Amino acid sequence: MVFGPLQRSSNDVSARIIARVMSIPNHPASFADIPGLRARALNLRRKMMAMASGKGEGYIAQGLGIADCLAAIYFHELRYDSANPKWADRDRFVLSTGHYSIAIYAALCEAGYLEESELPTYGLNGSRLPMSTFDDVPGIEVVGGSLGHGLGQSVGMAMGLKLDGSSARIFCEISDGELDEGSTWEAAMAGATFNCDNLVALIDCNGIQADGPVTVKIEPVADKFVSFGWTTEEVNGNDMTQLVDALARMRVKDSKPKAIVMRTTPGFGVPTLMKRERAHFVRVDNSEWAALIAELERENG
Ligand SMILES: Cc1ncc(C[n+]2csc(CCOP(=O)(O)OP(=O)(O)O)c2C)c(N)n1
Ligand SMILES: [Mg+2]
Repeated sequence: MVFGPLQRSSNDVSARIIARVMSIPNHPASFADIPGLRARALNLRRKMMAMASGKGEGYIAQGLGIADCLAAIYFHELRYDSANPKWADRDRFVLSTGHYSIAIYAALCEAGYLEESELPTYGLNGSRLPMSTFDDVPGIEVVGGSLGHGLGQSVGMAMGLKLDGSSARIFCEISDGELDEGSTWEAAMAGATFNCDNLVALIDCNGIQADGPVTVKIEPVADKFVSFGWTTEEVNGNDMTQLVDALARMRVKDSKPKAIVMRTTPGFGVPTLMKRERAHFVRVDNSEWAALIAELERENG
């Protein structure tokens, strides 16, 4: 980070304190830099394509689908300090859907938690960055491979932070597949019972569940959360303005937990991947990657 004139007096304690404060993103932001956030989302997609490239198959489509949400969260809404991942007053981003890991690794790298040089190890034996999240990576709050636990964990964190008198908030991503889990609805009831207005669920309704459409009748998702006592909005999860506007309305303290139902498109940003069937664990020949990366740049660059 560049601190300009402050750097000249690096031994000066007050300068160092100011520099430290400056390294903490001033979130939630009051001004929405939509073009800047879209550029962040493109960077996340670039990083994900680079991570998945040459691996034959992987969870790339979900990552591309949720990139706009993660850009809005990490570069507009979330309060954190990447130099101090365990900062007690940080907002928590909980990625419940562990196989979306490619997306959070990209975001953590863009936010300064991870070095770019580590990203190519994604999914390789012995890597710190497996295809489903472990919590030994700085910035990852929970282990996410077993689906359906993130919302309950987030309710617990939200209650704990309230008891501690902290103003920190929890943002919990869950998938539409996780709406099939009874534990998710137990958490929804608990969150409302315990007035967790410091919790925002980000529900990624990408329409797929493994290699087919969502099978159990989960709609209408937004109405269900409303009936469970949550302040709820539904947005196009690939529309930055809609995401940022909804997040702004979720800052209200009204004793109710919050939910944003995001309709996303798997593979968003790369038309060939958006059209591909069986998008859950997408098969991509090694010979295809260069063309797909070129497509991402052509469509968004
Ligand atoms: C508790 C649990 N049950 C089953 C699985 C196996 N599983 C892995 S991914 C997946 C699909 C879940 O759908 P969704 O989370 O919407 O994922 P998407 O297909 O959109 O990536 C399932 C059932 C699991 N990881 N955890
Ligand atoms: Mg899904």
